[in-house]
Amino acid sequence: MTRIVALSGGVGGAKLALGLSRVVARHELMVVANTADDFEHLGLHISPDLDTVMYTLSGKSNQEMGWGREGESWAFLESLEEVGGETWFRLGDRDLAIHVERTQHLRAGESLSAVTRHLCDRLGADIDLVPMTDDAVRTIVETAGGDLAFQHYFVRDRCEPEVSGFRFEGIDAATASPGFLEALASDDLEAVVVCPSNPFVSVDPILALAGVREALKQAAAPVVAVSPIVAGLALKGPAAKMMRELDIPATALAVAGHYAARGLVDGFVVDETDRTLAPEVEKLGVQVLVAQTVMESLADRESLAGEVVAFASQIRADR
Ligand code: FO1
Repeated sequence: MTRIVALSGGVGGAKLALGLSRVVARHELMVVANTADDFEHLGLHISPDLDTVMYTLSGKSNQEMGWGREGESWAFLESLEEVGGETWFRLGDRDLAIHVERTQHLRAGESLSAVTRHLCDRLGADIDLVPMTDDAVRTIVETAGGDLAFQHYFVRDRCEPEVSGFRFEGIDAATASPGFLEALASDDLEAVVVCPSNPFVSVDPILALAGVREALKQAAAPVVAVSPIVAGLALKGPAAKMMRELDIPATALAVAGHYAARGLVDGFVVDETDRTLAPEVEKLGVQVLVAQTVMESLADRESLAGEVVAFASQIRADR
């Protein structure tokens, strides 16, 4: 019985997902990860956000880098460099094994959902982690210099090109993965948590899938989003830079507006340093929780998760 559905991108989302996994029981949490960052590289299917959540929840993540595995070695990449291969996307030896295994299973006809379950089981990520879809959806970043595939923009070009928009190739033909829409429609659902992930390239692809917006609006449970912008800065990644380039103020208020304009959120969590924005967010018709959203320690992750769940239950009680 799923009580909480969390929508997540990579690093920030994985941190809150870990916190949530520690405040609710195993079978009560479903984490739905963005797969529009996925790509084919060196003949392998790479799913960065699924892997970041999976490594984080299995205690195997590289906390310094935010992506990849702890205790990583780089023999494969060094050898690839030696022979002049493509090394801009850094695949560590341990991480590489996961991409090889995933790709093998996909080529044998298994769905990404099934392979993700298999990998989580084997790695000890005790979590109901599902890709947003089993179909191919790919983020294209529109820039002054032309369109870029997401990982080319993000990793190869270090988020340097100025963005003018995004589109999600394949989104019209994609179906939400099994269980996702059913979980949103369940009477047992108590909260949908939009993790502090990039609204444009991590959360929007999930929201753009057929049926998801309608399911969120109809869900009995409140939708609560946590701001990925704190004091005008993104804690990780290019969200604030993207907002400036899109002529959107890089503030938690603008993120709230981004979700509220489409009637998608009932509650919004801002960091303590942004407490003065709370009245403005409330004017959007959204309830506000002020909390410490910067998650440095495990205790921070648990504490924010607990506060978010309590906030959702208070919104439910007020209805
Ligand atoms: N991010 C980087 O900034 N540089 C990399 O070389 C890199 C390699 C990489 C390999 C596997 C993987 O699962 C993720 C990886 N990431 C890397 C992160 C990835 O680009 C994510 O899409 C972003 O962190 C956005 O969520």
